[in-house]
Amino acid sequence: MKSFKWPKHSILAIAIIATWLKTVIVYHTSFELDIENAMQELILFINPLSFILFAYGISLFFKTTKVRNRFLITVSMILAIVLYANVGFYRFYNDFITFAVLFQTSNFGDLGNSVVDIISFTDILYFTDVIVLILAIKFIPKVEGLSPVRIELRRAYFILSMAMVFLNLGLAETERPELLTRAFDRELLVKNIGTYNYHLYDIYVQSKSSAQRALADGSELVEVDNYVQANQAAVNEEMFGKYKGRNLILVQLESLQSFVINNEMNGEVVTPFLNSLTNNKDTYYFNDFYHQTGLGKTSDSEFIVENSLFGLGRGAVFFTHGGNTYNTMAEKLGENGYFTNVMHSNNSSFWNRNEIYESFNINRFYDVESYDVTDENSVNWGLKDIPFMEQSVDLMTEMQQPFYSKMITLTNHYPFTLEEEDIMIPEYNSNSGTLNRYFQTVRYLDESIKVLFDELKESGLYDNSIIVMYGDHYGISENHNKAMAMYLGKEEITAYDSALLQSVPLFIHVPGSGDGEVIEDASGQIDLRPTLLHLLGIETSNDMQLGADLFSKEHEDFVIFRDGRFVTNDLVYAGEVCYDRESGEDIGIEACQPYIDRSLVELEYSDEIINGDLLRFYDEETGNLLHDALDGEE
Ligand code: GP9
Ligand code: MN
Repeated sequence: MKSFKWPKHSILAIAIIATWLKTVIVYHTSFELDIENAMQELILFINPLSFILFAYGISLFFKTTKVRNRFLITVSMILAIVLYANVGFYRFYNDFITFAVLFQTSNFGDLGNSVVDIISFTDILYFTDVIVLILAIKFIPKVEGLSPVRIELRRAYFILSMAMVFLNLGLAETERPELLTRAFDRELLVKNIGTYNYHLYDIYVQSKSSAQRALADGSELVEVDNYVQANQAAVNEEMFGKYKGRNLILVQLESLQSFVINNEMNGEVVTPFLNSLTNNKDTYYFNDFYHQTGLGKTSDSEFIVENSLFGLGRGAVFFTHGGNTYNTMAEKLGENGYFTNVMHSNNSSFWNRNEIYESFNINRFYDVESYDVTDENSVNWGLKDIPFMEQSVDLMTEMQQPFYSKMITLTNHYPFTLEEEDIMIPEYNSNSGTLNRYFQTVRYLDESIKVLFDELKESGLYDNSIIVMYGDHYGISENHNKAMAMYLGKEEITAYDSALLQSVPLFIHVPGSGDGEVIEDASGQIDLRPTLLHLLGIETSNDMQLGADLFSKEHEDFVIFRDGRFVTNDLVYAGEVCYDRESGEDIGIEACQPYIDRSLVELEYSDEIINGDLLRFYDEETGNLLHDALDGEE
């Protein structure tokens, strides 16, 4: 019998294939990743390779077979431990490990004795690849002439691994645009770039922010504090505490922009219910209100409203600074006897909500697990808004009052698809399917708000609540400018138009108040925290916040966007041009300059607070800087 001749680099090939296959099997057996199509399946299948090829490939640089093999065993062992640690963590938390969590031992508090319950003897299978590799090294005869590895071979090998990385990232980008810059969800990251790359990425993000945090000593706060104090808008005594003790129901309306309000699409009314609120005796309607979000989209909008600070210019603050100290609207309400909660039918780890809500001191998160979600009552991203409203009000009836519930809707989300039975108006007829369908999902969202109001009335909660509703961010991006121009009857959408299109509606509905009015001053999401706390009779004069009470006589019509654009009642600054708001004409930069300067300062202060985690040096009760901070000062 002619003996089988093992190819030269069999050991390396076996190591790669064993770890690759094991990882793919673990993906499928140990995590609940929901895979929606063949493309996602393919990405999941190839993503371990892009990292493994690199890691094992380093062995090619070692001179002797012995050292090479030792290196391979060590790497496979480390990778197996990393993967297994994630499996264990996932069994308990239904989530992947983050670098930050590893160093926050308090997170493992619950884990304690349960480690024994989590692991089992059969878990040895997670190390199958290491065992296979060791056996291969032991039993496969040594091949002569392997050392040192030819330089051309090494080159070819690393070109191949680079190609794998690009293939992986390219496919991931088509499946999930802006995956890395937006960095929203650990599950999405793992699904797209794989566990191992995910950890590298996480380490990079976390170490960058911890370095900034470590360098901060709080002395930076002195200047920020002076600015905040000097720019405070005095409370309006008539409005302060006017609706004290009411429940606060905040509804963050997914992707809802102002251009659909009181507007028609081919003769169809798009938002009949919201339109009726724009001139309702119990509703303050703000028709020149803007979102101020960046890449963090929904999560930025939550962040801005809770903290009255901006999100970050890069990435999503929910993800990068989930462990910071904050002084949120929820925390203040909690201190004033409110039961605070968020209602949103999605995985709790999406946007890292589960982590940051703890930092926000939110009492409870009603995530997808709290809802009855079936194939029939879901579409697109999950539970449809109408059943979401119905089930949420059911949950509210069980809550201790007063409560603060933040509801986050989902159906009016890109790609704006609906079930046939939920379509109430026809599609629009532009060249953009996205815009065409948008009107239909907005119409559905509007209907769900009507349902919310009806349900609240029926449950008896309505009269003792305030219902605040606002759009979280734009729904129609600039990629659809041509279609938007057609809809708005304009020749083209300019930078000036785009800025004004960032307007989202804001309604503050106070049942039975008879106080309704339309407020036309320019304002933004950053103003909501002080406004709402003041209406409920809660002071904010010591708070590190950049927004101003919308009812204050000193509220200024000046809305800063995260990217440095701004809007006032008279000016629009966009694309580095200063426009007269009324005429849309370029009026020269001088008119805008003072505002440009101020917007840079405010954005910078906000970033400093977040990057340095400065609120840990601040006593929110007294408004004093804590000792550490003062040590740095003379
Ligand atoms: C997901 C939802 C959508 O839970 O809030 O986030 P978005 O993509 O709009 O930022
Ligand atoms: Mn959103």
